Amino acid sequence: MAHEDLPIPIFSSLAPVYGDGSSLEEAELRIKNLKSKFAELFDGDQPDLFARSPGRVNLIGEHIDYEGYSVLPMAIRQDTIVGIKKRSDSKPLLRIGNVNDKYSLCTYPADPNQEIDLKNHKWGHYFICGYKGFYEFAKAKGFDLGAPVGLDVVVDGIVPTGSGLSSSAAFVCSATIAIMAAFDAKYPKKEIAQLTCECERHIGTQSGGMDQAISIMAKAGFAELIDFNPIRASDVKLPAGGSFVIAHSLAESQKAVTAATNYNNRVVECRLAAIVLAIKLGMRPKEAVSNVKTLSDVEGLCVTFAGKSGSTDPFVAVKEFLHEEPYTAEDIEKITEESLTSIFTNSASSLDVLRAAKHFKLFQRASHVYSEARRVHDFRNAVLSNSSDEDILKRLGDLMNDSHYSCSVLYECSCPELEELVKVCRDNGALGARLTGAGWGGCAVALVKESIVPQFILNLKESFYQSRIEKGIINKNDLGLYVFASKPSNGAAILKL
Ligand code: NG1
Repeated sequence: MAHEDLPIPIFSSLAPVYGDGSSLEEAELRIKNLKSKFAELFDGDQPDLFARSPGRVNLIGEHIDYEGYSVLPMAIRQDTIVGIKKRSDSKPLLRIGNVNDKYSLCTYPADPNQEIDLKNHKWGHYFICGYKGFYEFAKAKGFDLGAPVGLDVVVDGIVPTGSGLSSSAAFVCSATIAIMAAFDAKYPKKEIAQLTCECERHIGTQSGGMDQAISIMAKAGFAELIDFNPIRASDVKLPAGGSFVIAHSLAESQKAVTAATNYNNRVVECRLAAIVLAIKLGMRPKEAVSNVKTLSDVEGLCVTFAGKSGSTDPFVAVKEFLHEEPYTAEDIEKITEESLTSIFTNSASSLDVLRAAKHFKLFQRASHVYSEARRVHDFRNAVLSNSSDEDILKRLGDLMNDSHYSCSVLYECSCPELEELVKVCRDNGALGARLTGAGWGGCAVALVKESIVPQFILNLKESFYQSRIEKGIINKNDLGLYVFASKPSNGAAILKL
């Protein structure tokens, strides 16, 4: 059976997930702490079960998952663990605690139809994403959950937040899986990957499915090429001799809070670019507005156009039909023959984008998406090629550098701290370095020859972090949390310990 058709594995010990070294010791300690926090918050009770789901680092393919294009991430060791217990009260509540006292207990009614208060962001909202999403999924499947029951939950997350390593997806996925396991609902991983992606949209970001897909479907030792519609994961064995180092820029990326000007803005710009391209390439405006959702929807038309000049590159159409000058709403409305607010009338978060936007950079966004989609395949093909490991690593590094340039200049999702960090990585011998995840802060990932990793990390500490330690931005003893080498790790699991 294909990997994605299997259910989430259930283990009765920690070793199959965490191995037998220091990671196992750390996991044992975390479970112990989680249990004692559970008892402290919930009258001495213990969780019925645990679910864990990892964060990820995206190696290449940034901001293209929501456009329907394949991406190439790997799961990291850092994960979120959720301990859960069903209750049987007359007035059921969802009580969500955290081992970290920074996150105070959140209490919600056990009502799957409740609205999430997006204007008042609370950490517990991510659990409610999973809760709402699971009830919607169960309803669609005809799975009878009976009357809502109370749930007591304690969360322990060690994926750094706001870092582009998808702490949010690790939380949403572990929460959803814990709830499903509490109700004994077993479904194939590919369905859970799709479900958890839809869950996370309840937080107000129009996310693609990359983070949830890799968190659910990852395998130790492999990066994965993730395809969408339908979701599929293909193993990618990275060449020997290279290592990925993840380094935090120390600028926090607050994706949910800045959605209207950053993340969702780009989703809206891509949709507008796709609609304009479709119309310029001969589709009737009405048809384009109702049928074209993403740039991958119009790729075929663009490629046909490019074919006239002997090319297969959709960028040929972008160059011909979109201009570099930013578009105003009026410029676009002349082409669509419909107001932008009416095009996005069913999406409150897109209307927020329209309210906040001064103009729309359609040329730049489409150029990034089509070129980044191609780089993902070039990366995969390089890995599969017969070249020497050394040549492959060099090619992968070049592709990562090109990806960063595109993210920074065309997609404008970098920030000064990330620019500095990426430069420091390259100056210290990285074969390639780029921002990873949504950007606007968070982490960079650098491909480094395995033999120089310890020295590389030392150099980064010296050239990037030392001045920040002196300014008191971070504590010297926490450096290991901000810069580390990472190996492709395991995906989600249920733990019945
Ligand atoms: P981060 O912010 O790194 O979790 C986000 C999206 C991804 C993808 C990347 C950009 C969520 C949960 N994740 O990742 O789907 O679009 O940005 O490539 O919103």
